Amino acid sequence: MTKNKSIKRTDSPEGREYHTPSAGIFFKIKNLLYRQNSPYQKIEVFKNEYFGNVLLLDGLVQTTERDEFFYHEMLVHPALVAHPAPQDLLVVGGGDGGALKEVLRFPIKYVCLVEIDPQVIEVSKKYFPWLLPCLKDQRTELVIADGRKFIEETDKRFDIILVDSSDPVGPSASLHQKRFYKKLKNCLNRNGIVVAQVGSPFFHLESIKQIRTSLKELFKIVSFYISPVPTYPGGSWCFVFLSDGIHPLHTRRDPPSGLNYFNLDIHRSAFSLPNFLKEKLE
Ligand code: AG3
Repeated sequence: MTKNKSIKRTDSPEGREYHTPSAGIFFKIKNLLYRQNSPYQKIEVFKNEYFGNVLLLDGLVQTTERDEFFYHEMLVHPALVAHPAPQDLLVVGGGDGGALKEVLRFPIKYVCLVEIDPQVIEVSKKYFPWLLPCLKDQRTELVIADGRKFIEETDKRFDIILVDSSDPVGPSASLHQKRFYKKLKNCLNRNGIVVAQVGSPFFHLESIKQIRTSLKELFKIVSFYISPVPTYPGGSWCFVFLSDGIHPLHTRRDPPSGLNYFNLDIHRSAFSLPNFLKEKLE
């Protein structure tokens, strides 16, 4: 995915993220819990009256306690209900652990979380209560590494790979390129699935279109789907489901109980795209 000029990195002194130079989202900061530059990025966590703890990386909202379930359930569960027998999983990025938490709801054998920035892990352990128990789970392995390097060097193979990157600026840039997806494909078992977040269908449509062209050259099945995410730009987010053998709409099991957003009706409808996306992506 190429650099999207509409994304402006900010210091977010008042908990603001600009989606274009003239519009965005703001949060009143009840208390600032953490603000530091790691070697990779600026990390901020603050408490907001409505959304609870909010995590920003380089001024971009990553997750909030109140609405994290939309994004994390929709990143994880579509692949898990479509795969015939998911055992070994990889999560690239996502040091806040929201995706990991969803993966661990399934009786899988092993999940590897590869996060580049150990400070994101440390901060999230403190301010996002789900992370610590997930890291203690016997099935979890945490690897602090650059996701791109990790997949180039690992000889592990996975049934499902979930790419929980940030926007295509900063440390996540390399996770939005064709080269990266090609390497990911080499790390898949037979019937493997990759799911990645690809941005806002409203603000990042051009880059979604570009990555689609590359992905079509790599995978037989390239299916985009969308979900609301209240605190992300545009309020709606786009994901891509990639596989050579597994069709996303052929589901094999019910999702785990206790989810807040995802169910099999949502699964089916998420792959129905609005006209402005359909025209560009089909
Ligand atoms: N990863 C995707 C965040 C994208 C949000 N972009 C933005 N606010 N401009 C989220 C990581 C959470 N596990």
